Amino acid sequence: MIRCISFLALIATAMAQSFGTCGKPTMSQPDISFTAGSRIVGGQEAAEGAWPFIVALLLDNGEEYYPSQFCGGSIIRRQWIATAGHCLADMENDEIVRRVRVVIGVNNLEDAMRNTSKVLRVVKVVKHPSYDKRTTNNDVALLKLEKQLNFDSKVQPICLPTHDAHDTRLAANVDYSTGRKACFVAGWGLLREQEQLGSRAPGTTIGGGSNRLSQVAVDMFTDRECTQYLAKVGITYTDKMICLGFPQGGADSCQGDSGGPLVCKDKDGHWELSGIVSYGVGCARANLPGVYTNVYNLKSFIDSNTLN
Ligand code: 4AZ
Repeated sequence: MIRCISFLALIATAMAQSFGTCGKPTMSQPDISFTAGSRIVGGQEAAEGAWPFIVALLLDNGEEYYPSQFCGGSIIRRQWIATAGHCLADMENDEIVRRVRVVIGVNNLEDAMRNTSKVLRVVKVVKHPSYDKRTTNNDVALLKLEKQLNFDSKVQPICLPTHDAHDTRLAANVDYSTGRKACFVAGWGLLREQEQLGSRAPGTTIGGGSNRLSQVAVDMFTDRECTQYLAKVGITYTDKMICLGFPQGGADSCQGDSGGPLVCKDKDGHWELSGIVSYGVGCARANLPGVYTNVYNLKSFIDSNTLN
């Protein structure tokens, strides 16, 4: 009897850690029917609690200076954040541990300055061994937090993808006019390509573009379309990338959104981390989709370094 109960407890724990508890915001969700506006680029401000898995990466600039937001990231496990490799490429791991802070559970970055329990330190950095700065291939890195997170309505993990990004059979949001899968990206980055990172109200603006979290819907292009669009600007598209946007432009991630989540919803109602904001030529230009790290094709790197 006792053995049976402990076996059931074990199964329950395993289930809670794998499925059902990731990618299901309880407060609010991004809504595909509601996207025109002016944030991220072409999007709108996110509802409170709609992105419980997003984090902001801040750089501690010393006591006299405000910290600055330089990238985003995603909670993938209780103690692990996934971000873009290029966000951390120019810093040694010991500098990252000393200076990078991870903000959890807020839409407005100013709330984190008032509540230090939302700001965590990093204890370990895992950079992808094959990240290529020149081509931006394998653009992923992992940050281990100082402590395990307590999940609540504003702090939740995102699911890692269970199938290829281009598989639309399980996708909830397929754009009826194009047949493309519609996904969402969010961040505190620039609201327009012409803006400069941290240029507004120097010393008081934490976010590069905005202190408030923005989101926008973008469509996923086929590998063939991505290869063609990006070849025209001299970019080599690989199987470690996916690309999203619209042929006419107008909606995109931008500088400062890097490292943050690109999420797609499945028919069973959970959101998956299909991509990580990686790079682009400008932001929201026509015929120039944003490039995202292909999380599904880097899942073995992520799993082998965070499941322990
Ligand atoms: C950047 O500089 C950047 N349009 C990130 C994403 C995109 C463009 C630039 C995608 O970090």
